[in-house]
Amino acid sequence: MKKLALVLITLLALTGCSAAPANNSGISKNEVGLQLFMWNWESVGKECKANIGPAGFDWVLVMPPQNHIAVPQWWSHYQPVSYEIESRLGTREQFAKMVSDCKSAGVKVIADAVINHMVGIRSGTAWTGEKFVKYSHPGLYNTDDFHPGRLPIGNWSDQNQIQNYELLSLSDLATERNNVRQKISGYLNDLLSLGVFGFRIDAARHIPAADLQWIKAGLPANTYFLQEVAGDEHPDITQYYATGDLWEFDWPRLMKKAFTNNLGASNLPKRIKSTNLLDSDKTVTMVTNHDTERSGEAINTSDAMAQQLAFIYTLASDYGKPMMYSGYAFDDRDEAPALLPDGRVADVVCPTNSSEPQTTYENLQFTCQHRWKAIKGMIAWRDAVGNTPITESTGRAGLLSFGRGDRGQVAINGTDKPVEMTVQTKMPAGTYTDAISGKQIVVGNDGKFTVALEPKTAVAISGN
Ligand code: LAG
Ligand code: CA
Repeated sequence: MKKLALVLITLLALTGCSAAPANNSGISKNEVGLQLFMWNWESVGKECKANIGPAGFDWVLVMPPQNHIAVPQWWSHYQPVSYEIESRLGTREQFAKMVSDCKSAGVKVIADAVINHMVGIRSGTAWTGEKFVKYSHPGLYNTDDFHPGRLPIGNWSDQNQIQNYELLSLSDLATERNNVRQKISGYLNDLLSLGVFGFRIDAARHIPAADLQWIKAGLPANTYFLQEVAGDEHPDITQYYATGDLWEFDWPRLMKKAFTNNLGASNLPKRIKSTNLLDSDKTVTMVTNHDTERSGEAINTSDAMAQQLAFIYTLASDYGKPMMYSGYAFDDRDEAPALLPDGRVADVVCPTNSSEPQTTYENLQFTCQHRWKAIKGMIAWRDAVGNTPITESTGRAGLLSFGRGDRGQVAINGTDKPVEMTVQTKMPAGTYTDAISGKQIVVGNDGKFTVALEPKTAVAISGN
């Protein structure tokens, strides 16, 4: 708290005004993020300028940028061989250019930092061509830098195993050792020198919170950490508040229940209330990430209309800091998108009609959800309602409506049938424009409007 107050005071002094935008050490609730899964650096940079910045996104989460094992699967990037910023997603120069292109479009870059482990295979070849052996990375780490047990995590309620044993047989770094901490801080500082805003800390729950504090202490004070701590009980997740924000993994599950169950939408506010969620100010909400869309815990693009409703709800909610997701369709959970003959990840090609969800996507086709006009509209809507809390939630049989005081109102048809909804708002009478479709909505003197909604669609209006 004290630290936060200090940061705020410094900010106020620096900016000389109270409407401080995102403070330097974090992201605010009005900022919207986007995970770009398996996008190469050149494609990210171009998209930042062409669509991501103009749509109002504030930050993007990109793939791990370091040298990695040379295998075709997407998850090769989660097995670092060295901290050279060189991968099949692009070179160091391309990475730096992407960061500056995004910045010039008003978009901050968060890099995925894989720092809990190195490789999970005995030996092999790195992307850069060098040979490697597990537990030995000359000039970087030797055997002593890894936890000695070398056993896979077997008991998922034993904190010692979770943090000191091997996740998926990946060589587990002894993050309590000075050499390891310094090498990690060195790598992160290198990425900061290229202009990144902060890091997603991969497998954060497998790194003791104290070690992350030490690593963070080796970085500029305003560096942002978004920590991946899946699972509820071990370790105590709130230990990680000290180093940054966390994802709320119950959120994708709540979204899936609400929007893929024909009548589930109306119960969503009740379910949210009865779920023990993390502190709203420390939390990033997501409809899915690359893991949950594969595990079945989240809605994926096999039901793109449902996924769109979940994006709309997540942007409309006053809980958390929303992160959208943009990946590719897949039949096989391991398969990477198109690779060039030399192994590099090919440039992203979005669907021809990328402004709407599609009923079907071809295998390995990039889905480009961030271009959906509903998401763009809802980012603007979120800005318009500001911090006004949710009020007046009502729902019946798969329909849901809620307001943000007198600032805005959302109505969602979560069912498979068209419906006509009459919605009570707290908004002044007048004609409003639906942020999603652009159609006109008239609020009467009684504060009500009536709207015809196709299956799995929504409307959202806000005051000016
Ligand atoms: C994460 N967060 O904590 C990533 O979000 C998640 O995608 C990573 O797993 C995981 N932690 C480790 O960084 C991914 C794939 C795994 C893959 C792993 C390492 O989901 O499937 O494991 O990256 O590349 C693969 C094989 C395993 C094997 C392991 C080691 O699937 O069977 O044990 O490699 O060779
Ligand atoms: Ca560990």
